[in-house]
Amino acid sequence: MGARRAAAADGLNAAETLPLFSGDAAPADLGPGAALLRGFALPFENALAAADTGVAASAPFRHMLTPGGFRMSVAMTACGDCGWVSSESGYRYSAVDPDSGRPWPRMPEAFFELARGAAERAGYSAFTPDSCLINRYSPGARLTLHQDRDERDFSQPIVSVSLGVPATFLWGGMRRKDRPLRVPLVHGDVVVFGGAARRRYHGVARLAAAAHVFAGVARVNLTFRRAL
Ligand code: MD3
Ligand code: FE
Repeated sequence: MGARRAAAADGLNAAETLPLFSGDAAPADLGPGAALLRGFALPFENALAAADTGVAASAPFRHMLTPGGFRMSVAMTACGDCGWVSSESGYRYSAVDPDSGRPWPRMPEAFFELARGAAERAGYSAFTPDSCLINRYSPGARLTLHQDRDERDFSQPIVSVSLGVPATFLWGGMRRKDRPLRVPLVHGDVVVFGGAARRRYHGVARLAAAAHVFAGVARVNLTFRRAL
């Protein structure tokens, strides 16, 4: 931690001082309702890699369009009973993959167990996600500040799993203009967002060029939700 503090004093940003091991990372305080479980997904990584490949084989990653007509830099797919879809006609959860006309792949058992276990650890005892969105960030991809408010029941948390290349999570406030905290997330980190954290603005800074054995040059993020 000494190196981190010295680097901060030198004015370097957090991404340049990422620790080698996630357990060594700064103990970010995300405030009420959010729990950061460093490395919680590591015991699942082989199962996650296989499940990820399986989902992407039936529902390939794609760059969706925003209602404004912009192509998203993050590539997305989903599994479970529904997936989040966006096009020039708007965004919503859909039981059908618009690219194939078929239902989304079912949620792999390892995904479900990981999400349920993480929610439990954070104090949510009966989390039953019906959707897992999978976001893939290539170098240069980012997600601008937004709120997640397309889900029906805001008492259910969202569980986020970071895999592959490290990224800087932007943790904002209740208003878009609130200056976000920058939180480094590395392979295996899991964050549970519920309660007061559920409606906060958040995003992901532009991904730096880097490589990781898990996913090559990409970052993959799984978010588990109760959408319907
Ligand atoms: C806080 N994904 O898919 S995960 C998203 O890393 C999304 O791909 C980011 O934001 C990613 O909508 C961030 C962390 C996250 C996810 C959902 C949240 C944080 C959240 C919902 C409410 C509050
Ligand atoms: Fe989000």
